[in-house]
Amino acid sequence: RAFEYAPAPESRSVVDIAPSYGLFVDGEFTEAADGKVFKTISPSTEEVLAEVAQAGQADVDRAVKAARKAFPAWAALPGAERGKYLFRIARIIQERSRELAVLETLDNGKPIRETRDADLPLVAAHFFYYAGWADKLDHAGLGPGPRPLGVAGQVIPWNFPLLMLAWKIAPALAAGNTVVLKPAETTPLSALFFADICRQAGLPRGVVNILTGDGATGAALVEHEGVDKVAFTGSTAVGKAIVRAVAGTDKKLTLELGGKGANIVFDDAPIDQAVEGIVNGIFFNQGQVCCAGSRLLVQESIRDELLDSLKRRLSTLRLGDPLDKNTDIGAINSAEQLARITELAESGEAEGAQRWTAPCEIPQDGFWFAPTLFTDVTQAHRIAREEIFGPVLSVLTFRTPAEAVAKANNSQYGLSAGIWTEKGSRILAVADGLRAGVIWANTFNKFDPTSPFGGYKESGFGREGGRQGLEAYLAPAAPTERPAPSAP
Ligand code: TXE
Repeated sequence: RAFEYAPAPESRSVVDIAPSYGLFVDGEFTEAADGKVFKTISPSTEEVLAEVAQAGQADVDRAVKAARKAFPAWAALPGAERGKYLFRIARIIQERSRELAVLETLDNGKPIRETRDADLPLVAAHFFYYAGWADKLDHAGLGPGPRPLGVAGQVIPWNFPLLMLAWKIAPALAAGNTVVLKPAETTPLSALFFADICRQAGLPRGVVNILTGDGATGAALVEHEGVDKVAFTGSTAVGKAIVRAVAGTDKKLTLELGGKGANIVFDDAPIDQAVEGIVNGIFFNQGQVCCAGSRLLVQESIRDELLDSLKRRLSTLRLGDPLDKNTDIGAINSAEQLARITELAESGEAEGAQRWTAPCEIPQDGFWFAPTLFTDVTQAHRIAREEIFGPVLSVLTFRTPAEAVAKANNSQYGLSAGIWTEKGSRILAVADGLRAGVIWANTFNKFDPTSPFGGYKESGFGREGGRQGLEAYLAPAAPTERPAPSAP
């Protein structure tokens, strides 16, 4: 490039990270009952950011008890009052968004451009959106409305730590539930800062409780008999374990699991626009996105032209310091995730696909994976079937719309898909044939709190976002007592 422009990285000093953090239970930060802690590191440098309490069974008991105690008063508040708290939380998130964006980038490794321009605005938008629903649930004089479920036990992953928290906590609170949430073990910090925001907003004690910990903490929360509703986002394997764990109880359950999204590009698509959409589809957040467009299905006649453009574009992506505002590709969230991506990419080569890697320098410390393309991929290859959850795109081709639909649907997953074509009628016809919960046309990875999000098949069930996302935290109105008809 002719001009190298190196802007100052976003300053770490906008966020004050304490050396250690406790659990947030009943409105207070406390140590774990057994005093256990774990460390959270920055995946781009491997430096320790803080030590965090590791919640055990006794802490889960305490948090669920606090949420149960807070539930009746919270549920009995007029919706407009609950809405006021949520509006206040949304505004504080906006005011503190720079601090939260830098924190999230440090703990997760994703570029500041994404936390600043995507994660944080969407987090605030979800709280504003569900704040607006809270009073719509009340009706004056028309008998009882829908009822909250009780205590929600929520377990979230590390790829969008604060956004997944917002997807779960905002609708739960708007509907009148109280919450115990467990963030992922590699990204606990933004949830703890959110706990501080709850205090700042004056939220009544016990309405939101945050338990940091690992899979055992998550399992204890999900299995707790004081939990009425379980909401989980994470791997399909753990999702299946949770289904088994709640079987035989009357807990309500929503699961948002993995994906293997197909991004389908027809020969009449505007190539430049499609290339941007493909890049955004698989390299946003280093591909660690459940709805990533990880399979590119390109119409055979434009394959070579599209791949040439795509490789040129990928060669311009900047990988490096996530706090640098010009960085496109940040760090992979953990050594474990990097190992999973590496293993799957190696399987691609071993099974005969052609590997192409974007030219970029990999920093010495931290966890990194260069943008990678695989061509000559068949549907039988593991890289065409398994979720890689990394910056790796598998390219397949098709000839007819019917073949595109068949290949897109040839997956255990059914979360997302994209369609690129100038023809509106083709968009409708192809979308109709796709078994995917979210379908984008001539765009990708566009999120909005008003739209329900969720999958089919092994991508899970239930929807988050929109009215459906609120209904997942509500039971129908109690049947009104009618006097028995008197005998004639
Ligand atoms: O997921 P886990 P991991 C996929 C992605 C990734 C793979 C593994 O393919 O490579 O899963 O990631 C908690 N009961 N996705 O290991 O283990 C855990 O502490 C209750 C897709 O990180 O599912 C964390 O908070 N909870 C996905 C959360 O579950 C349990 C996002 C997710 O961790 C538990 C993340 C248990 N038995 C990974 N075991 C998406 N849908 O976006 C673990 N946890």
